[in-house]
Amino acid sequence: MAEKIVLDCDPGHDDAIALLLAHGDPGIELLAVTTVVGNQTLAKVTRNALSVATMAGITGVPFAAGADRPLLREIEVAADIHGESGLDGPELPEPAFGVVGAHAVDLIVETVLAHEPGTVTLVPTGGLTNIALAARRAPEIVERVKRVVLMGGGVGVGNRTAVAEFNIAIDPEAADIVFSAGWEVVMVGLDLTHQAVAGPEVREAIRAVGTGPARFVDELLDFFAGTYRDVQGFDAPPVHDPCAVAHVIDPTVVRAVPVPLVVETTGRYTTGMTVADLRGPAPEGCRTYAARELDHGRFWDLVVGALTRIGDPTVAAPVAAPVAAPVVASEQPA
Ligand code: PIR
Ligand code: CA
Repeated sequence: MAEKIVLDCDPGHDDAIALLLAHGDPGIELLAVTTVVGNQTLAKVTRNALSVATMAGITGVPFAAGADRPLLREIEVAADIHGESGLDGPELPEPAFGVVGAHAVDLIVETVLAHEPGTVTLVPTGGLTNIALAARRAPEIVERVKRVVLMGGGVGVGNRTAVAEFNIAIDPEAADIVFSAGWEVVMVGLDLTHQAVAGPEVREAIRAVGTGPARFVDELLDFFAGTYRDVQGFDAPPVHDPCAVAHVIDPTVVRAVPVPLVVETTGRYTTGMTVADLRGPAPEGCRTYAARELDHGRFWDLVVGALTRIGDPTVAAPVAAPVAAPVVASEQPA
């Protein structure tokens, strides 16, 4: 049985690849896609999500836009890594459809409540603002969700600061709510995703698929490799977000262990850090997990397999009258 997921994302080069993996892998049933401010403004990441979906022929899945700012803090985007559009590099097709009318938080809640308890997994790959708001708006979803498998945080490694990862650092209060809510949380953090590098053989395997979506991913990785080289000094880019989807598909590809985890919100040097208690075995009933080990070969086989299955979809022409509203209500000042 395919795992039912809601993907909450901020595309974002690696978010786009996570979306393609979720769409193309038979182990996933994609119920909804929601967007949140993060790598770029809400308006930009929402347009990017719709554009990627159009390019890949993802139809029949509702898309909704969510929070346009963190709970308490100012907006911080990652233009240095993802560019001004949030998805610089490939040419982005005009979206063929729009978002549904509902707010992302409502779509998340409705989707969880519309399915049997314990069957829907939330997969956040951006800041945790929407997920925290959903847990506050409808606390009954906390017991009902199967688990939350998120890309964010890390054990002993940061990228926004020495110890804080971007998705946690941009909204640490939201992350605190999500990590402490009581549902099962699997943290797929930087110590895991830094193993998911797209080196020359991976790039070649993706190019060999030979389809439009595979070329699109190749162009995404060209840009991402460039900024990761210039800004972070990486030889090849780590492709974070699909690792969370891969854990849902096959937990032996992205292996996690139970570890008590909390989020620092008031540190002098450590705000946004995910604090892992590695002393001894996790206590009985521990509901937080950290992903530690990646099977690199089988991970990229999943991505290449998904692209192969997606093939060359007939790309829909943009609909004349948007189904619902235009992409997003307003652009936020950065
Ligand atoms: C990646 C991201 C943000 C900043 C940098 N430097 C690199 C985005 C990715 O989309 C991923 O979800 C997460 N945030 C990794 O920190
Ligand atoms: Ca992301």
